[in-house]
Amino acid sequence: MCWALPAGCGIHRQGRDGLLDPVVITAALVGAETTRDRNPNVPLSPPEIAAAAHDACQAGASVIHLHVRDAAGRPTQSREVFAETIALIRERCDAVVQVSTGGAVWMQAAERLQPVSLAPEMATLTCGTVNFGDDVFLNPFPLICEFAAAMRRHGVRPEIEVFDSGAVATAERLIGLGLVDAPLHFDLVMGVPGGMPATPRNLQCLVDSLPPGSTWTVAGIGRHQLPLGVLALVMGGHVRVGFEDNVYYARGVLAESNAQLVARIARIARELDRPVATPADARRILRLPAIRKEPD
Ligand code: KMH
Ligand code: ZN
Repeated sequence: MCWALPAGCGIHRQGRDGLLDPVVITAALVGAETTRDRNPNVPLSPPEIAAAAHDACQAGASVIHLHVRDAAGRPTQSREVFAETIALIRERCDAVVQVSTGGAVWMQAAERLQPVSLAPEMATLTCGTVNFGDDVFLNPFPLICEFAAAMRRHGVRPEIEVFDSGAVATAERLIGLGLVDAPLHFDLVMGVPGGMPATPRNLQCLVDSLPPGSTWTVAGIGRHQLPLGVLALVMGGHVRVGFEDNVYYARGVLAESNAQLVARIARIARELDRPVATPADARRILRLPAIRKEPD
C-alpha cells in the first residue's frame, strides 16, 4: 500500500495518481571532510569505498554519492581514482553512481570537474556560494554554468545541491538558459554551519519553493540526519544518509558503518508504508536512462 496525499496540502506529490513513490535512499559514504579521527569506520581507499557501497546497497541504498581519497586519505577529484572506484562499485552493485563536483572547499573549478568526463549517470551541481563552517564553498554563477554545460556535454544528470534557499532561483535561471533540463532533482542539504538551518519549517519552505514536477532528497547534517530523513519519508521526498553528513548512530554512539545508517532509514520507511526504491526504481524516479552507460 502507498499513501495518497490530500489535494492542496502543500506537500509535494510524487509518482502517478498522487501516490508516493518508493523512497530513493542515497548513501554518502565518505565526503571530503570526514576523518578517521571522527569515526574509524569511514571507508577511504577505492576497495573500501566499493565494499561500503555494496553493503549500503544491500541495506537499501539505490544511489551512491561518491567522493574519493588519495593514497594518504586526503580528498581528491582525480579522474583516475574516480574511474578505479566506480569500476569496483560496478563489480559489486547496480546502484546509480553520483559523483561529487563539490570536492573540498580549497579545490579549484577544473580540479572539481574532473570526474564528469567519466560520464557517470549523475553528478552534483551546487547552485550557490555558501559559508561552510569557517570556510567558504565557492560557487559563483559562471562556475555553475560551466559545470552545467560540462554535464550536458557528457550526458550527466545533475542533482542540484541546495545549501541555502537562493540556490533554487539559481537553478531556475539555469533552466531558463537551457543549461539544465526541467524537471530537476534537488538535494536539500540542511544544517551546514553557514547554510540553511535544519528545521522542519525550513524544509517545508524549501520544498514549497521548488519548481513544479521536481523531485527532492534531504541531507540533514549531524544529528539532523535522522529527523529530517523521517520528515522526508512522510512528505514524499527522498533521503540521504551516510558518513559524509553524520558519523553517529545515536547521541554519543558512533555508527558502525554506512550500511547501518541506510538500514535504519529503510526500516523506518517500510514501517511508514513507503517502499524502498531498487536501483531500477531510482532510475525511473530520477529520470535517468533505464540502462546505464559504462564510463568512458
Ligand atoms: N565537500 C563540500 C565542500 C558535493 O558533493 O557536491 C561540498 C560537497 C558537495 O560535498
Ligand atoms: Zn558531497
